[in-house]
Amino acid sequence: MSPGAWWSNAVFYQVYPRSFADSDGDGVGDIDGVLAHLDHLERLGVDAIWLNPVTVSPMADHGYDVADPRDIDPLFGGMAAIERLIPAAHERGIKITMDVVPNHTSSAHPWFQAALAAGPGTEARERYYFRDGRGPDGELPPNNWTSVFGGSAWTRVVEPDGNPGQYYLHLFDTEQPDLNWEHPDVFDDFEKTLRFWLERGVDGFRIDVAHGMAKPADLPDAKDDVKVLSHSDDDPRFNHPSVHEIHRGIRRVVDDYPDAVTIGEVWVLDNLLWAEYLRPDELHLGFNFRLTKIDFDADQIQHAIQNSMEAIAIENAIPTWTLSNHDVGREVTRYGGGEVGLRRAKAMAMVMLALPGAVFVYNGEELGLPDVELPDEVLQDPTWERSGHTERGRDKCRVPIPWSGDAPPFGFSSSPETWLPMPPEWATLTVERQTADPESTFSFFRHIIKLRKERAEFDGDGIDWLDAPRGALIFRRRGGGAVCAVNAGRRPIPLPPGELLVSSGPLVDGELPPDTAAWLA
Ligand code: TEU
Repeated sequence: MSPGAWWSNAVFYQVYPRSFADSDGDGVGDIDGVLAHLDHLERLGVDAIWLNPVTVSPMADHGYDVADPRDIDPLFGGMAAIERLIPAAHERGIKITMDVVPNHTSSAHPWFQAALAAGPGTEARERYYFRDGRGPDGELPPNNWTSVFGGSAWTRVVEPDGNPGQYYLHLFDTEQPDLNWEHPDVFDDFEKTLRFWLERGVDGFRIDVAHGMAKPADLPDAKDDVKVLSHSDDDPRFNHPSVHEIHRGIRRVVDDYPDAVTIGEVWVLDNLLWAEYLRPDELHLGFNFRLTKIDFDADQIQHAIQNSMEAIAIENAIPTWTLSNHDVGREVTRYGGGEVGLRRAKAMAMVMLALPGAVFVYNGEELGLPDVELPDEVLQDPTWERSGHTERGRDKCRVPIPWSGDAPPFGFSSSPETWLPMPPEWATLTVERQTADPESTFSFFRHIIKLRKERAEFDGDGIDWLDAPRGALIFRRRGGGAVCAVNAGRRPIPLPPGELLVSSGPLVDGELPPDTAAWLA
């Protein structure tokens, strides 16, 4: 537990760089776009940015396929751009955390290219998972593992002699070969990457697939019913116990920079297994994704929160809360879309921001953006192709942010050809309009973030559940005493006693209507 650390009650804002703001008119967002809009983030009141990958990449998975982890891709503005962003953000009191991708590299990474060229049985292949195929001519992959994006997790290579040869493992896209963390170069190089960015003033890292990396030695088959974009705790592709030694190694490096934070993407459901990642010598924070998986339903919300609190208690860690990200559909749509979806999303934002711990807001959440139904021909997520067009993938929640004006591209770019098309009906949702309107979703977010930060009622690290009418939830912050009530039922409920600080929508005859939350002191 680190109650004094800056990140222990921070509001992180996730910038998906492709979609945030485009400074150079190529239709893709970039780092100078972030720089140009730091005022928006300062107004919103966030403590830190989590920047999705901006390092050198062929962009097969939009940056999660890293070809050089210690340089910035020209698409995002190169090294000079991040060297402008870091001090500018710091001047405004905003920390910068970067995404790092230790589980795999890009197939364009020099190590992988060298491995292909060197051929079977060579030292160069040891940095990845190269295996011979099964069957008489090795025409079957080494095991039945599937890629998270669909299809086999193995791709067969053409050997230097021109013949089909070994297979390599990729838990994600073909262009994302898994690294073999048993090879000492892999950790050494990762350490270099961590120090490289920490020396340049970065305040911490979001660690991609933090429960991946280690694989069981014999690579045993998985169960047959593995679904695209999800996996269970007993899936041999993830959460192998030797991953913890890797996290201890990472922590030893990061501990040389006392204010730096690590946030692991840990898709592990079992609390005991999940908590192992939060041991004092492993990660500082671990994402808990339960709130992204549930309906707007009192029992489910309470269960998700209670479960997260119990999970962090095991290692006396700090909780994290998130309603959506670049992988998971936006909550406005998940909660039913339209006005109802937005009302519920605002109510859930109040639930999340009333809780102790670190909160992650995904860019566009503060504007109440919904998912976008995109036509087939514009889809880019590898999941669409790899699933044989059965899973549309994650593009729906990655559409660029509307900044200003009345028509696409809404100030996101000077080019009308944005990398994903923007819906014309977002004219009412632009940052410009919402900043000027005290009743907007943005003004609401700004207000609740400010209250959370300024009011002593939000101090303390526990919560107590209070009696609530059916369909509603009420909890109180242990310590500060702030009370949060949320009505997920069908009828208005009386407000609990206390001074009303804010509600996510108007009260009705002094009562809290359905799909609405309130904070009381
Ligand atoms: O996601 C890892 C991951 O496991 C997810 O694909 C997850 O299974 C799914 O989204 C659940 O809905 C990370 C990144 O967040 C994602 O964007 C990358 O595509 C992936 O790693 C590969 O680097």
